[in-house]
Amino acid sequence: MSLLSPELQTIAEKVVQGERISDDDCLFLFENADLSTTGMLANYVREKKHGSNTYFNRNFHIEPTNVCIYSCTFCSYSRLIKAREEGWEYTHEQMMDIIRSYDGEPVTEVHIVGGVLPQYDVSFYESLFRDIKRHRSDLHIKALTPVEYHYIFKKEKIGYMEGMQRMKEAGLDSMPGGGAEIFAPEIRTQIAPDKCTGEQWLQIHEIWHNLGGRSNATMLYGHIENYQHRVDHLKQLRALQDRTGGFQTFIPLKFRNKDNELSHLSEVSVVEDLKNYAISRIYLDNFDHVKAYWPMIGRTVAQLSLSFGVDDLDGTIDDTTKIYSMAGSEEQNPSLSTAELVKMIRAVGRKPVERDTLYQIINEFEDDLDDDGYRGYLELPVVQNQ
Ligand code: V47
Ligand code: SF4
Repeated sequence: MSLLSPELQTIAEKVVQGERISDDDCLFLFENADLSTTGMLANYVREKKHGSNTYFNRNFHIEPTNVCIYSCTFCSYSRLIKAREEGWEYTHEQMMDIIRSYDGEPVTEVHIVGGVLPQYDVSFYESLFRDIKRHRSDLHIKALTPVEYHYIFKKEKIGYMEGMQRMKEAGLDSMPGGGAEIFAPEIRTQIAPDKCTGEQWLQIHEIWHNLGGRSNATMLYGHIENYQHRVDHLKQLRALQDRTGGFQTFIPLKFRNKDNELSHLSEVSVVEDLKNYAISRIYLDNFDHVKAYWPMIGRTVAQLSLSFGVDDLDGTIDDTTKIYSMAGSEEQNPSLSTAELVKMIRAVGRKPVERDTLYQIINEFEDDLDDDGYRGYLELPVVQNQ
C-alpha cells in the first residue's frame, strides 16, 4: 500500500518514468506536497541528469551602477536615485580597471549587471564589450538583461533583433537570467511597474537564442505572488525552452526584505525555498541545470539545496555584487575561494566540478581527500539563517 495520496502517487510515477508533469501537477505539488516527497523526486531527477556532480564556475561581477531610474518595489537599489551621493556610477575606464585587476587570475567569466541609467546606452556597452575582448579575448562576457536591452534599444530607436545582433558583434557571449521577476502582469505591474513586460523579456531571450546565444532564467519568489503565478512563470519558461533550447540554467531568487518598499513583507521560510527548488527541478524537465545563488540564501541553505534538485552553485571567488547584501542577505561579504567552495560541496557528499559558462568541464575534483587529509570536512564559519 502506498503512503502517498493518489494524486501524489500519479505525479511520482510520471517523474520516475521520465514523463513530463502538467501545470496542474505543478500546482498540486506547491499546494499539497510534503517537502520530503518533493525533495526525493527532485533529487531523483537531479541524479539522473548529473549524478552527484555539482557545478561551479569562477566568475566576478561588475555592477556599473547601483542607481536606477526604475522603481521596482522589491529592489534596494532604486531608492538610491533620490540620494545619488550614496551610489556609484562607473565610467568605461573604471570598469576596465576592474577587468584588468583580474589579469593572471583563473576566472573565466565576467557577469555585468546593475541599475538602468541613460549614460549606459548601446554605444557605451558596445565599446565596453569590445575593449574587454581586446584586453582578454577568452573572458566570457555574460551581461545585461532584457530590462537594460529593452531600455537602450528603445532609446537608440532600434528593434530587438538589430540590437541583439549589435551586442553579439561587440562581444556579448551570453545573457544572465535577471529581470524575469514574475511574468504575470497583475503582479509585475505592482512590483516592477516600469521595466519591460514579461512578454518582452521572453521575446528578447527568444531572439538571442535564435542568434545562437545561450542565457539563464530566474524567478523572484516569496513576495506578493501566489503559487498560480509561479506555475504560470515556469510554464512560460518551459514553453520557450521547448521552442529554442537556449536556456542553460534556472535560478530561483528568494525575495529579501531589507531596505526596500516591500520591507513590511516577511520572507518565506527555508522549507519554502527548498520546496521551490525541488518543484522547479521536477517541472522544468527541459532545463539542464538548476542553480542556487548562495550569496542570497546563505551557505547552509545552498548546501541543503543540493539534495533538493540543485546541481550548480553560483557566487565564487570574488563576488562583488551588492544587490543581496543591501537587500538583507546573511552574506554581507560574499566571497569564497575555490578551495572553500569545493569543501562546501564535498561536505554534503557531492562531487565538485568546475565548469565554464557553457558547462564545459574545466576540472573534476575526483579525489575526495583535501590537501590537509580531511574528507569533505567543512571549516567555514557558521552562518545563521533566519
Ligand atoms: O532581477 C533584486 C533580484 C536579480 C532583490 O544568470 C532581488 O547566472 C531578492 O538575476 N531580493 C538580479 N532578489 C540577479 C540575477 C542573477 C544572480 C546570479 C546569477 C545569475 C545568472 C543571475 O536580483 C533581479 C531581481 O530578480 N533582486 N532585488 C531582493 N530584494
Ligand atoms: Fe533597477 Fe533592476 Fe532594481 Fe528594478 S531591480 S530598480 S530595474 S536595479
